[in-house]
Amino acid sequence: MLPKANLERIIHQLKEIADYKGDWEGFLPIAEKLRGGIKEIEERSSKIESLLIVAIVGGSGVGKSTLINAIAGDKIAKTSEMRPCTNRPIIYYPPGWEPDSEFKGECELHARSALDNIVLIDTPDTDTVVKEHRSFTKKIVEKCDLILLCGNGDKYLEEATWSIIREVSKERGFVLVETKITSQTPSIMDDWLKRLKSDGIEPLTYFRVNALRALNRKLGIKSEDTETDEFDFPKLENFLYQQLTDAKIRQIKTANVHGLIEKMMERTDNFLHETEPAVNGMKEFIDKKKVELVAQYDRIIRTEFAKESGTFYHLLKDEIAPELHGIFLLLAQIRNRFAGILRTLSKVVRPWKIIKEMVSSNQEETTYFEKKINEIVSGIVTQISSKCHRELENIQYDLAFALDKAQIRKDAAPSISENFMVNFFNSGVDFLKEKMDHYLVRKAKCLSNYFLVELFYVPMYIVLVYFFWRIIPGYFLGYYQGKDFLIHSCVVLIISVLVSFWVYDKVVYLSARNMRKKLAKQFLENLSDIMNPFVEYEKLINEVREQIRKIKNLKNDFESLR
Ligand SMILES: Nc1nc2c(ncn2[C@@H]2O[C@H](COP(=O)(O)OP(=O)(O)OP(=O)(O)O)[C@@H](O)[C@H]2O)c(=O)[nH]1
Ligand SMILES: [Mg+2]
Repeated sequence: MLPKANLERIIHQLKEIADYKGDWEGFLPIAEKLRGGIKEIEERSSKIESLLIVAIVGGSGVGKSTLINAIAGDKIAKTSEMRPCTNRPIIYYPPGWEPDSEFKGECELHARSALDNIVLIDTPDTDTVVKEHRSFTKKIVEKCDLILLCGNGDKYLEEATWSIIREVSKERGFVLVETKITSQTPSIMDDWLKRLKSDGIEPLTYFRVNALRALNRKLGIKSEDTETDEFDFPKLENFLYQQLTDAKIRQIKTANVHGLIEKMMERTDNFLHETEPAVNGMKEFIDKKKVELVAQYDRIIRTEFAKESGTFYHLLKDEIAPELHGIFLLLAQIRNRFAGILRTLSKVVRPWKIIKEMVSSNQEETTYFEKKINEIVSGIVTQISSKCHRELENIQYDLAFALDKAQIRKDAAPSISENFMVNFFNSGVDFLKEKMDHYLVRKAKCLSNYFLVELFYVPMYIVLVYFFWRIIPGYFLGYYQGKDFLIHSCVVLIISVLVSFWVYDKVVYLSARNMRKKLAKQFLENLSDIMNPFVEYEKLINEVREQIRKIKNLKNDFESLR
């Protein structure tokens, strides 16, 4: 049995599952049923300590009213040979118990002090054509905790009764009462038990009784019946009056609550059985298509990146320039100025360039860096989307089927080809921007490192050392180097600096090339996420899988806590 705290935990988990209002269309009616079930669980849990409500249920004429009369020792319910007889529930209850307002309006009430722990209800039949009788009985069956199911050789397997009790098979206690027993009556009990068992009902106990004889005995009525044996009737009375102790009642009610939870979980389980393979299949399909889609575009991406080899060099150079020191900084600045002058000159020679630039700068404030990224990505996007357009349409068709099978709302995910280009472009730009920014800063920091630059200054230092080594001793010894020596030394110094700068520049160039290749590789590796046309579908699947996870967790918890 679940202790109270665990039961509360299970109810909390159930509520979370039942609160689902997402796009898993097929689950919504189940969630609604769960909400109804939770309400009932809470209601029943709050009444664990109150009286046990026992309903006497069975087909017309099996002797239900005779049985309640026999137990009460009074004719509180009308009995007759005419079928059907009882037309509304008759409630036999201990004084002090307050019947629900529903009971008050629709039922006949008899307060007797003979009962202590239980409320006994005689119900109308379940199997005549009078619809009202059936619905009265259904209502009582919904309310009660224990069912005294009555039957005899003439009537015990009828579908009319069965269809009512099958609904509550897990969440009510059952006691079988075989009625109208005489010494000649062959027992139906074995067959009855077998039948109940096949429907998942394990009765608490069973009795074979002759209630009419018991009633006649209690009322002192002499009948024509020569036999007096009431069979198990005294045992049945003992069960109702003695064995249904407070603890036993609590046990029956708790078992009912468990049964209710079990039934709710069975319902969700069946639904999972139906839909989970479809949800998983959809996920596998999307994963497979993602891989297939990106497998063919390796060449396009490498070419688009290769086209921009100069761009990466430029960007890296611009990033490094302000970080440099000494003569390299001066040279880099001169080169920048020179490039600036060249650009201005080219605009003067070709004035339409100025207009074009003005137009484009009016349209959008983009840096050179952003402009280049946009160019690379848009080149890739246009080529790839023109190639995969048809394939996306076919995939869309398959996905519509998959949604249907998984019972997910069809219009929950948009068309995969609709915003494909825009999404692809945006995520491509975001990816490249972030990566490039990161690489540029890192490479620039590394290449402008003080000691590395100093290393490139070594030839210049050698020339300088040689220069002073020749000049200084001469100065002290009284011989001076000629003008030629000074000129040659300066020329060699300038050449050594220029060559060092050129070599350094080559290193920068190679680093930029390396960076470009790395970026192209990473772009390719992440292409399935960047160009992912299934984002919305993946969100949907995750949402559904989260719900499946909650349901499975609950099942495991419930099983482990019991
Ligand atoms: N011989 C005999 N007759 C019985 C016994 N129990 C009930 N009867 C008779 O069977 C008939 C039907 O009994 P009821 O108690 O009215 O049956 P019921 O199940 O309440 O029928 P509905 O109210 O129509 O659902 C009556 O005439 C009873 O006298 C019994 O143990 N032995
Ligand atoms: Mg009756």
